[in-house]
Amino acid sequence: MTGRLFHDYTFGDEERVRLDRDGHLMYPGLLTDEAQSRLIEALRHVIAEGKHAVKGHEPQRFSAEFDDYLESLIAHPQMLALVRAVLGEEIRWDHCVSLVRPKGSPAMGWHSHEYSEDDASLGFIRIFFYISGFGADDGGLKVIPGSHLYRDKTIRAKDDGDMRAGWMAGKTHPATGEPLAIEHLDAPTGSVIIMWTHAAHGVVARKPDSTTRYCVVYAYRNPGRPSAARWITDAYEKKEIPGAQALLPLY
Ligand SMILES: O=C(O)CCC(=O)C(=O)O
Ligand SMILES: [Fe+2]
Repeated sequence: MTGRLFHDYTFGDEERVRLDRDGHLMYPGLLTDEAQSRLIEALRHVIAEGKHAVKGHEPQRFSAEFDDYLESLIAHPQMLALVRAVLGEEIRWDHCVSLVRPKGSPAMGWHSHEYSEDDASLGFIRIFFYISGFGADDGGLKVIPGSHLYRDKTIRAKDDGDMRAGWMAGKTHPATGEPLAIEHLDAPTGSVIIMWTHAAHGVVARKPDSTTRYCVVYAYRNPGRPSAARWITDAYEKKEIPGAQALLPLY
């Protein structure tokens, strides 16, 4: 039996407003100690599996298919309660990807992800488990509050300078009217960050003298459109996973 995943938390009106205004919502230290140690063990296992990876079915990209604990979280009651609080009853699981960054890992440029650009009533969220946390200048996630409201899947920039001079230039937050601004987040150990998939985000380099940053992301969406990031193999879609059957089909 998989144990408790999260400590107690609230997703009420205030959190909903923050998520919809900013495009992301952080719960610092939400993962239980047990979940944190099991996640790190699982991610090390996925890395070991990656040593004999087959192209097109890489353990890193299909992480839940390679580790029982990661699989058990797809339909964990606390996971589903959080996802349904955000997206409503009708949900599908989309992917589970390992985002482990050893010390010295390079930065990841600014980008956004796609889903249902033509119908904003269909949501898509990523739930990042930042098990080892991160510093704003050490493997940290950076965001642009309000960028998700453009629902633009094509946002790209190599660094903050390019972002300010490019996609961001002259744009304001559609809800507040304020100029868009870059924010470098800081996350303590065990933090969970929920993000609307269209939000602009990037990752700063992990320092050469730092530690490994352990992170895994689970993605869920309202059904209704195809999903480019739906990394579930045909065989896995047919697998009997307790509680997860209804979450696996595309529609
Ligand atoms: O590694 C991270 O913190 C975020 C990676 C990312 O951009 C993603 O999974 O979409
Ligand atoms: Fe991303």
